[in-house]
Amino acid sequence: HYSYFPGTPRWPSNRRDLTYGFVPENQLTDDVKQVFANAFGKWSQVIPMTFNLSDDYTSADIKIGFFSGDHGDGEPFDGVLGTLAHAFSPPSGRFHLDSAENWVISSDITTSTLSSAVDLESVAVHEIGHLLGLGHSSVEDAIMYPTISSGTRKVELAGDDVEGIQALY
Ligand code: TQI
Ligand code: ZN
Ligand code: ZN
Repeated sequence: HYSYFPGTPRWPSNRRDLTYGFVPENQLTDDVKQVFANAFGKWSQVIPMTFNLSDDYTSADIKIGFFSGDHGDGEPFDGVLGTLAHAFSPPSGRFHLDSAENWVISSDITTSTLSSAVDLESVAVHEIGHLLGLGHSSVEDAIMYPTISSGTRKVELAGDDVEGIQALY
């Protein structure tokens, strides 16, 4: 079953059209940006919210960046595997990914020979759930389940994820 953060934080009802931006220093390629667009799309399909890319990082509601080690928020990244990414509860909008991971995009994960390969879209869909206010789920098929087997791609919302987010928005 789905869960929420303590106090059930959520984006306010007058904030249904959110923007997201990427840390300019990361200089992400279009295919990486597309992974995030796809991940936001999974959630916007089931709730009355939209997520649009802003080219102004400082004013974006959701700020996405890749960082390594200590990056100033008291939650340092730890190198390959371990913590992959973290996102803060609403209305923070901070979404950080560990640049030390062997991130893999699209369907490459199933052909990757790296045992440490991590599917970017799977992690992005999960972290956006946190950004929107979902905690972890006890349902193994759910995007918000707290673990994922290595070499796995899981990008489709389960019924449990949909119920949880629709009850929030
Ligand atoms: N990052 C953890 C996560 O996002 C951070 C975390 C731990 C957390 N406990 C929390 C966040 C409680 C909110 C509430 O869950 S992670 C997965 C999964 C991680 C793990 O790097 O361990 C995914 C990030 F589910 F695959 F294990 C994304 Cl998809
Ligand atoms: Zn961080
Ligand atoms: Zn999580």
